[in-house]
Amino acid sequence: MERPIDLRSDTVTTPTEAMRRAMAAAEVGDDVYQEDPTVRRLEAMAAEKMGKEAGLFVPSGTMGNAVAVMTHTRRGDEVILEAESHIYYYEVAGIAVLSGALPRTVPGVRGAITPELLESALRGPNIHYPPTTLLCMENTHNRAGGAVIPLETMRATSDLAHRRGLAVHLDGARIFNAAIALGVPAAAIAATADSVMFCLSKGLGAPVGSVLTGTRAFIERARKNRKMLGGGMRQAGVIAAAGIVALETMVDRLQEDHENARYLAENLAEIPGLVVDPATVQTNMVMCDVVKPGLSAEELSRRLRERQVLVNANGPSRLRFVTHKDVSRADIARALEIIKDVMV
Ligand code: TLP
Repeated sequence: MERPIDLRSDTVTTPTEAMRRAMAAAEVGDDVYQEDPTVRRLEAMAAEKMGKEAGLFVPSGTMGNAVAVMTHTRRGDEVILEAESHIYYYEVAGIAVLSGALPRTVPGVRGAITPELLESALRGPNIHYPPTTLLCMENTHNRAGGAVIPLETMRATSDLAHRRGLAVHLDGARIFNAAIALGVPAAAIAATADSVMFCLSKGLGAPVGSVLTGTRAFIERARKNRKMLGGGMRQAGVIAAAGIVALETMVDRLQEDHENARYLAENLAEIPGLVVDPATVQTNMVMCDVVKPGLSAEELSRRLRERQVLVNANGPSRLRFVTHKDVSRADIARALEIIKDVMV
């Protein structure tokens, strides 16, 4: 049977040979005692790339965000987030359950909370209101189709948040995609936030893991919260080793995923019954609306799966395609032929 062309997410990427070799050879220790040299190396590397003092290796992006919100807030605090942000939309209400925080959502402009939008959400002190202590940003923005938040917007919004006494956390799951699209170092984006979480296990191809970065004092408190959530890992150097290879070898090639996404978008736009605006494709995601009468995104996804093309529905009539290192330009060309065929 033919290998499926998996465009569901960049989370499906498999480790490279170099990662597997590094994992096999990794020097390890008990990381709860902070004695795993490979984890420590990864955390230092990650902190350095984000321009932060310290890093904390976590098993997933979800845990990294949960630990960050928990560390920045107290129970009953209000957190401002974009209405379709991953933390609000896809993290199983962890913000409410684990941090006891009140999420206040702001519909953004292609994923961005502008200073004007933040201003209108900030309520000021009043006996009836909860303390608002945290703003969360997301770059690239997943549900906005891998949209890149402009650096100027991030700076202006973050400055306003700081002036009003809020801390700023960045869900930078795909911060390197954003950095490449903006043509700036990831640290320039990270500089707009007090803490930044980024993922090793998406476009960078590592099998497991994310890193939360911030000041030394913040990371010390975050380490305790990670332990509380059960994220204190032992000989985690075995997986951290793949993360180091990911940071060393897999960042620059993300450009290729962006080019493939653009190629996919331009060609999907030519298929009757599908609507795509290639101009909105900035990184490795393509949002595609299914406008053929009687055909839902779910049903199209099912038909494509029968033909070995895997793609997720992202709404009743919307499909999300994600490009990554395990789909080549030739795979995408083949997927396009199959999609054309299925749409007839
Ligand atoms: N996103 C996944 C799904 O959860 C939707 C995907 O396929 O895109 N922040 C952002 C912006 C993310 O896109 C994701 C994963 C996470 C956090 C969570 O990371 P993990 O999956 O490692 O918990």
